[in-house]
Amino acid sequence: MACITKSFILSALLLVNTAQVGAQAVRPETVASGLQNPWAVAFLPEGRFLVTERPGRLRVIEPSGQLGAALKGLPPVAALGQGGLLDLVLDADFARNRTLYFCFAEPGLVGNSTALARARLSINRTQLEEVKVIFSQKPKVISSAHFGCRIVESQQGGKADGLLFLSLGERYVRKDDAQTLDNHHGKIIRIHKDGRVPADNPFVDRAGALPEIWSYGHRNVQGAALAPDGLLWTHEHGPQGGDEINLPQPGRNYGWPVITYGENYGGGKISDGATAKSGMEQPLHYWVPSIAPSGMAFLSSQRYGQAWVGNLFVGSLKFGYLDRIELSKPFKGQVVREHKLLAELGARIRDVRQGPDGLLYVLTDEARGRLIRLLPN
Ligand SMILES: [Ca+2]
Repeated sequence: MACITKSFILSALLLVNTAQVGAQAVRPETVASGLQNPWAVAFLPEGRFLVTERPGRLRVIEPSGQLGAALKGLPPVAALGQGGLLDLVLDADFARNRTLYFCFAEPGLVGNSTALARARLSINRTQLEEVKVIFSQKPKVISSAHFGCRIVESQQGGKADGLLFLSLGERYVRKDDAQTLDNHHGKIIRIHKDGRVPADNPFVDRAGALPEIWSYGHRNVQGAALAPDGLLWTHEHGPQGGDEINLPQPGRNYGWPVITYGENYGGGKISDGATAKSGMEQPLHYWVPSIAPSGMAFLSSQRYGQAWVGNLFVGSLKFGYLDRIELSKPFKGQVVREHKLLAELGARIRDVRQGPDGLLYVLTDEARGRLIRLLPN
């Protein structure tokens, strides 16, 4: 925890306007356009892409940039407000099993919640087969906000270990739920790929706690990735100010809504205005004002030079740039400096990933959104 505390202090010092404008460090190249509010991109073999669109479509993009028709076989999706078809990841063994995982706003008889499904992509790439919902957030509530919904396949010793992390928002209308363990609001969960609960989850033996829970006290996590050391990193939207980066550890409480560096929309304290309390984790880093973060990727490739290897990339919806976050080297999980990329696009950056070619790709969350490849300059 010592390094986290130090880094936290450092990040607080760097808070105001530290993001530097990168002098065209990369050249954006549009791969595909005309995507409706794209949310997540995955990389298929042979240079194809698979992209989710929030209104409830999953589409293949050819290497030429041509958009395929919407795939058949998706379950019903509650496309309202921030909800719809959201994140997508391919199984680590996709080349052999054609399996993928996606999360979405799942409609109920009343209200909705975030759900996670597993499916197989048909050989001809026109439909999903053997679709199975392996997790549904409880309870469903009437809300069109804060679905969270990032999926990460976890690893042990550098290899996929058959477990999935899923981030779950507190649905905005139920923020106090983030502090109690009898619900899935404001939680990170960890499950097997068939939905079973791992025997070593932190709350499996606690009466009244839902066993899928990995960590709690989160607000709305729309970015998650494994760091080079294999640990889970996430970021989350704060209220007005106080967006955070966290390293969710099993059983830990990340504080929302009891502690926060933000305030209510329009001003005013949240809870008693505290930023720290015992038994609650401090963020590794926080942003005031909020950047509204979405998407998260650690760069492992050398395509942009040695200085960028191990950097963290986060999209900003609010200010429309890609945040390149320099971390300490050798990797200790400390934020050193931030740099703004792609500000010239003026577009909401929803997702960022490293492709199999080692290049970074982003999605712009717009009515006519784009998939953009970043070429080194
Ligand atoms: Ca927090």
